[in-house]
Amino acid sequence: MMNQPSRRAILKGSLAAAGLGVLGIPEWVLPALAQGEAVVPFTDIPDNVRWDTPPDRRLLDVRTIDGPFTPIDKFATTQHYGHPEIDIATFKLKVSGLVDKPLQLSIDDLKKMGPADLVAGFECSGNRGPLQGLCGNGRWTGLPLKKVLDAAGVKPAAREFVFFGADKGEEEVEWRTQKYKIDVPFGRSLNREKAMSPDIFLAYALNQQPLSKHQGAPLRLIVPGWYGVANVKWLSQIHIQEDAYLGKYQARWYRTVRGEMIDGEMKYMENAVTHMNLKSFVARVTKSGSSYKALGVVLNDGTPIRSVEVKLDDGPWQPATVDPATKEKYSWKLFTYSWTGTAPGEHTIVSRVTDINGKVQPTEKDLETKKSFLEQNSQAPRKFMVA
Ligand SMILES: Nc1nc2c(c(=O)[nH]1)N[C@H]1C(S)=C(S)[C@@H](COP(=O)(O)O)O[C@H]1N2
Ligand SMILES: [Mo]
Repeated sequence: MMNQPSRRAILKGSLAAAGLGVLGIPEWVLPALAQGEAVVPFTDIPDNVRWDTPPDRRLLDVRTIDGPFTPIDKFATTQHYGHPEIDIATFKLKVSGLVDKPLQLSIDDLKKMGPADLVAGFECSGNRGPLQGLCGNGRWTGLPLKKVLDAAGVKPAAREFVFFGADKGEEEVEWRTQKYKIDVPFGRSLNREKAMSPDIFLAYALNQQPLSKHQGAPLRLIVPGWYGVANVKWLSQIHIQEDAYLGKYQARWYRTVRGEMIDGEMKYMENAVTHMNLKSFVARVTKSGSSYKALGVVLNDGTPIRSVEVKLDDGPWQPATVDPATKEKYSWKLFTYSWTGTAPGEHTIVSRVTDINGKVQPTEKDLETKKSFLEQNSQAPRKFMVA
């Protein structure tokens, strides 16, 4: 099911030696469980899930979450053009365009300007139920982007900050009736206000380990509170310009089509994928005797949370408890909800989160006018089976 090595394999080995393997508990549940605790199976997980698609894609099995931080070898990963080859020894980050002083900085140069830490929840905008496997939570080490921008001296005319990865691919670019085949880099942009804000981060390590190739070694951008696509991996160049950047992954692929009622009229519009929308989901249900516990995840743009609630079948919404180890601004928040006594059979469990501004996680029905699948942050009912 998963082929992550190490801890799981070791635990499996030792527990099998102790005779627990015969209980028929799937191996992935073992690390996170207390003694006597067993996972209650979800009945909504397709049989053909590809958790790993070597060499460069992986989903997080959210049922295995066992702490605030996602281990580097379990962190979900994906990208569009595969992994580029980079010689880390000679690598230089280039800063060009509307600056007083263009820069070329090695990782050592950047390390001397840091280090700082940033805890940030991570979610690809394509993440959705029932698996919700394109997410994670990391402690990133690096430095604020602003330090680099200040060292370069941003000119007053600068409006658009373009972040290029070292990866590129051939694309057919269409303009009216013309088509051109050209090599384009992966690129994303931020406006001046966002790029210069103190939270935007350049990371060279994740959870105290140097970034792996998967995570964009040797350097990536982290825009905390924004969907995955903003977090440019293999960051090789920051180009600062006046005009809007309209690259494929900026202006075309990462947009959401939705209808909005404005003055009583439905207007269909497209928005760029930017900050993470308020979301929660149940990741796992476990059982110990007649006691049940649900563990879940909250992801959003860093706006503080007022409450998380859980509902079983047709019961009332009940308050869940947020793990204090996940209270940092941009961290994902883990929550638990416990109850006792559930009749045998299939049951439904769903969570909803409310932020301090009173914004409530939408229902699937609330998102009916959203036509494209990105930014699916609706309440996500899950089905589990009690034997
Ligand atoms: N250079 C580069 N950066 C990229 C991408 C890419 O294709 N190329 N994909 C983006 C998308 S869509 C996501 S969801 C995240 C995935 O980051 P991860 O592999 O660390 O999870 O990287 C983003 N950064
Ligand atoms: Mo993504």
